[in-house]
Amino acid sequence: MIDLYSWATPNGHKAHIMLAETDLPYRLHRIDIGKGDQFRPDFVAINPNSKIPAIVDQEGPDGRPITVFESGAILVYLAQKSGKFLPTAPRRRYDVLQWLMFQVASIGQMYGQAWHFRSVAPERLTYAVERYTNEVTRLLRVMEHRLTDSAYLGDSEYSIADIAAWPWVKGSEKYGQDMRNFPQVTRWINTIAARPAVQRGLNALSAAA
Ligand SMILES: N[C@@H](CCC(=O)N[C@@H](CS)C(=O)NCC(=O)O)C(=O)O
Repeated sequence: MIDLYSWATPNGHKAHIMLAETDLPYRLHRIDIGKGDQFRPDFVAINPNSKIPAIVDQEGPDGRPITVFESGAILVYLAQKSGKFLPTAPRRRYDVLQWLMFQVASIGQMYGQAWHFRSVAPERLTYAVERYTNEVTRLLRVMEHRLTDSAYLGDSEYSIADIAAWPWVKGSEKYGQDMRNFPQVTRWINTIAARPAVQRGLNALSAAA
């Protein structure tokens, strides 16, 4: 059994969607980051960085409990455990892993900062708003180019690279983007949204209420 510690945010949805897609049995523990649950000592013992998502798999690879934090590491762990969404052929595997790292290192950071400076910052800092909004536009151009040649981001088939990127990219309008400029990204967003497990994953926290 896997214990998932999470909340309804793009990073949390990566884990919800992966667990829905793989049908691995899990228990959901709410970490309300608005109320500061991420700083509770019992959660910090699981993720010293105080961020969701995190998992504890009671049956780790050696049969003993294992803790994994960082959404990218969680996706790789669950892919290996389930044998799904991470190809074993080396060339395809590294394609998926590089696009997974592109999400974790670039999409998460730039979308996160764009959201902060557009919607949360107590004063409007034009330089910061423009910098991060322009970075999101640049990343969408990179994805548009990739998705012109490939059905999915990491591989010709759906993979953990898509599961990582989709929860952020699906809401790009909220980050000041005109999606008419990105028809391939829009095609990809809609294809993934149509997967029943993706919708189950998005609703995981409300369904567990
Ligand atoms: N690099 C981390 C980022 C996780 C992250 O930023 N989680 C946010 C929610 S989307 C969080 O827990 N924020 C709480 C806080 O910053 O106090 C990952 O990919 O797992």
